[in-house]
Amino acid sequence: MKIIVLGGDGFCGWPTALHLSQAGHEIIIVDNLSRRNIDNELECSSLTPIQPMGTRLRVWQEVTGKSIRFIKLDIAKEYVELRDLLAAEKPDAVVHFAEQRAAPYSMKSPRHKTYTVDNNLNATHNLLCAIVENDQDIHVVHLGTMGVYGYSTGPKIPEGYLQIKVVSDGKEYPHTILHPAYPGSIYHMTKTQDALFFQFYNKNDGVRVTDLHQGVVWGTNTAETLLDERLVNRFDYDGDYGTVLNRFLMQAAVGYPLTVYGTGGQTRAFIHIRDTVRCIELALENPPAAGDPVHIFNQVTETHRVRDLANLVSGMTDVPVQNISNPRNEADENDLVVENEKFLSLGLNPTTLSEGLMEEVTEIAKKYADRCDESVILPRSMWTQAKLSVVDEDVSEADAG
Ligand code: NAD
Ligand code: USQ
Repeated sequence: MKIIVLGGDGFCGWPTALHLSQAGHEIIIVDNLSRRNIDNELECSSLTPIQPMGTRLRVWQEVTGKSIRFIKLDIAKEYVELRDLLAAEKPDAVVHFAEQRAAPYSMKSPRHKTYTVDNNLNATHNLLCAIVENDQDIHVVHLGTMGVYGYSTGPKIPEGYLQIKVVSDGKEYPHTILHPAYPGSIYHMTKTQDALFFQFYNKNDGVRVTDLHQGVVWGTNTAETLLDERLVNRFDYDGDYGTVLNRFLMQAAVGYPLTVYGTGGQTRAFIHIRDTVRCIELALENPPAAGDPVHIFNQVTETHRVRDLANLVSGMTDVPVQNISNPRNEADENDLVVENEKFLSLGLNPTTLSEGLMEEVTEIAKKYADRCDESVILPRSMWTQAKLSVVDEDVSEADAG
């Protein structure tokens, strides 16, 4: 297939582009490098020394003989260029990673909220609108999030759709609806809006879409990024972009007490980056047929409670756990049971936590521990103004300690 990877310079996009290229697909990466600019804004950088795109692609060609093209484009702002690119290249599929993906960053200030909404909604809408304007049949594979469902303790979360019965005037009406949206941040809210764009363009124009509701991704490298150190993947660890398990692994590697927010009773869904790239390949190989509704998969392999992860990492490394006031508005405790039969039935063989964990701790976090700036570890974005003062106190206590 010819596949355009939107957001192919990012944490999930880069290893996916390499994996698909290695599998023999023709790959074009489109990215506006906004994530690298956000690192400049936040005055932090990936724990791993990621190379500029030109170096990345040159090394990939040297190591594998395969070439990947790169086009710098802001898909949220440059509609005409995106439309013309799709018309000229005629891809079979587009994998869409190109959104602002950090919940804390999206809650930082009014500017960050409006940026996240503008960027994410326009990115997704421009893609769909351009496919329809060009009258093309392109399979869109989008990275959504488990956060669209919320994380309430309740029935098992289905893969996208809910079978319901509405009782009206004594009669029962069966319906299949998108699972009700219950986002917990502005970022997560943009993903719930994406789902409506997909539903509309699928119903109105027959656009074929697979929406992958992914859990928290952990790990860093894949078989392809390990081929040369200059292909290394990004490893975010700061309070805005670092995700929980990778943060705990990095914190343990540098001896920084593990930052559990609140009680740590939050249960979340997880997936290793190696399974992310495999899931996307499986989604591309199994596209919706013409006329199918949007395919929705839960892209998760396991669920864990935050404090259990912290205790696991602490037990392995003797680095203590610190409970700090939660900067977010979220339930202190929740259970989470998620259906993930679709990927398992397509042949996904999940990487479990215990298998991959040691490798990540030892090979990545410790190797690059000297690049860690401890001043960016504590959370710097609060969900409400009221939280700001409480967390400020914790931060000064932690700094003093
Ligand atoms: P990332 O920030 O590392 O990568 C996103 C990439 O998209 C960046 O390279 C950025 O420069 C690019 N981009 C953003 N806006 C763009 C625009 N307007 N035009 C062109 N390029 C643009 O994020 P990631 O962790 O790789 O996540 C990729 C996708 O997967 C996101 O949509 C995210 O919501 C989803 N996801 C990520 C995780 C996770 O744990 N990382 C979990 C679930 C879902
Ligand atoms: N948490 C801590 N300590 C930390 C960091 C986080 O206790 O140092 C807690 C948070 O409060 C939250 C949980 O860990 O309860 C997960 O936080 P996270 O930052 O790892 O993940 P989240 O903000 O949900 O976002 C990440 C990605 C996002 C993706 C989402 C999938 O950044 O792009 O959509 O995971 S999911 O969580 O399943 O919705």
